[in-house]
Amino acid sequence: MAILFLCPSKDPIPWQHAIARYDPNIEVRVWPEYGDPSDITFALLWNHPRASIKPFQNLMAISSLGAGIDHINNDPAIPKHLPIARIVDPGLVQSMSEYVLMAALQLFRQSKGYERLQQQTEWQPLSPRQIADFPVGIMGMGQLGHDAAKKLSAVGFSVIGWSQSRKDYPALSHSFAGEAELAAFLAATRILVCLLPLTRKTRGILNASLFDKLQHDSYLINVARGAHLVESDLLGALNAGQLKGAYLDVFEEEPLRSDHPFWQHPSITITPHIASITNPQTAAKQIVENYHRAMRGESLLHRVDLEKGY
Ligand code: NDP
Ligand code: OXD
Repeated sequence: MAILFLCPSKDPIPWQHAIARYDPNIEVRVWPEYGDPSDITFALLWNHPRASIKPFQNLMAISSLGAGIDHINNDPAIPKHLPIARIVDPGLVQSMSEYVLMAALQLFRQSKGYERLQQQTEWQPLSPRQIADFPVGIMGMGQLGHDAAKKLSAVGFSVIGWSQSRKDYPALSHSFAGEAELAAFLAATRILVCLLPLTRKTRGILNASLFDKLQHDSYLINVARGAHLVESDLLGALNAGQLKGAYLDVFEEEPLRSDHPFWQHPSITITPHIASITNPQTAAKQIVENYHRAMRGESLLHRVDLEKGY
């Protein structure tokens, strides 16, 4: 019995050390040097090559190495009967909230405008703004969205949320639920944060028709998945002045091509999918726990519903 580390873009060594700290008897094999595939009973996946899971016939469970599972759900070779878990970790939550707070404050306080003025050595105050005029709307009120709402409201933003089911969270001034309430949510939003999982229903949701429903001079922060956004529609909305700026951590194609128009756009800030990176030190404990649960045939922590897609 062994765990397969099938995460080509990640360094396996910190994961091997962190897993050994919780259980030194677990063997972790790193794809593609996995030896006899029949030894593999549990797999850790992150942006794995499609169908690379096929040789492992004795798998009893799979865990994503992150919060999202779209890379697993989008691979038809993943056996449908296997339980799939994801990472739910206070470190991941904290790091995402830091990012969302940073982006919302930078957009609201016009940091791009002041960077430009500094480059031109110009001492030129821009019109001051009131935080009350910048309500933040968060799409996705899950582990990450809820904590971001708490931290944004603690610094003075008015925060509203949109999710499948209505929430009763003190950090929200209003909770919107379902497609029927999306337009009302957007009409009350000036800084839109996407923290949705990527599913059949949410792919391409950040599009021209959605941008049209936002308040004028709104901003977008996309920290969920690149495929939530129709990239050409964002450029259209920015160039038409409907949107004032965007802060993007995720892209349809990663790494972002060097000739992609987002790089040079004066109203777009780009980071290379670093909003919140799973930390082996904090996340390994639940992986070890899930490995043992799977081997005993017990239900997994943070199991996802593949039909729902999250
Ligand atoms: P959760 O599963 O905890 O929360 C998902 C939320 O989205 C829930 O509130 C759910 O509603 C809502 N939702 C799902 N589908 C819909 C829909 N069709 N309409 C309205 N609301 C919907 O996820 P997390 O908060 O843990 O993570 C969210 C995403 O963030 C991940 O899937 C991942 O893609 C991304 N991420 C990005 C990172 C980065 O570094 N850029 C790092 C980590 C995660 P309900 O509560 O009613 O079920
Ligand atoms: C995640 C991510 O889903 O890092 O955890 O994107």
